[in-house]
Amino acid sequence: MVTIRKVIGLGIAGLIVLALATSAGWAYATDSETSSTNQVTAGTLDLKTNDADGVTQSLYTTMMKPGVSSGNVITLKNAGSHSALTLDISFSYTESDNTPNPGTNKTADEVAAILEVTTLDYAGSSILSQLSDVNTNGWKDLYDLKNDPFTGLAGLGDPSATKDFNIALTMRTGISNDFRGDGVNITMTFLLSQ
Ligand SMILES: [Ca+2]
Ligand SMILES: [Ca+2]
Ligand SMILES: [Ca+2]
Repeated sequence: MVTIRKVIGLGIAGLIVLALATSAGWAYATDSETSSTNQVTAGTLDLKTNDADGVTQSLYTTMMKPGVSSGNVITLKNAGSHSALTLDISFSYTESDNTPNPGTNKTADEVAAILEVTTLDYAGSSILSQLSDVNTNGWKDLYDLKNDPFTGLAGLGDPSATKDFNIALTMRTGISNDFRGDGVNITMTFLLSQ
């Protein structure tokens, strides 16, 4: 049996996470004892019927360092004319390094694995427990998000309905100096279906 789903909305949110600038050292980075969150910019993604090309929105650009979080709240809006029953959320990333890039050039997968997912809320509830530790490193990270996408979440209901998606990534502490200058450009894709 083949199940055919009608895609009624597609939204793409991009964010850039860069590793520590090359001019600063880990000593500076690890001086802060408590994690702080970088700038948070709220955005609304309008997911429209038959918007095959998707809606693209850049959320924020931030410099990461060990122990520091970057968070963002994305408001998902059903801007179409149909109710949307399910929502799929998937992640991808590409390498996006600083120049110069000291030490070893870490791959995008290696960088993704040190970006721990510390907050993952949808419609007011955490969905972090639904994410598998795909690379079995002991924590939930961006690599896991890419390889274990969310499917079939409760959709947005009636047109004009909104729900918030809240994500925070925290760079792991105790990582190699080789990660300086390495980064990734992350794309989040939101797919509404009936
Ligand atoms: Ca790299
Ligand atoms: Ca993991
Ligand atoms: Ca490096």
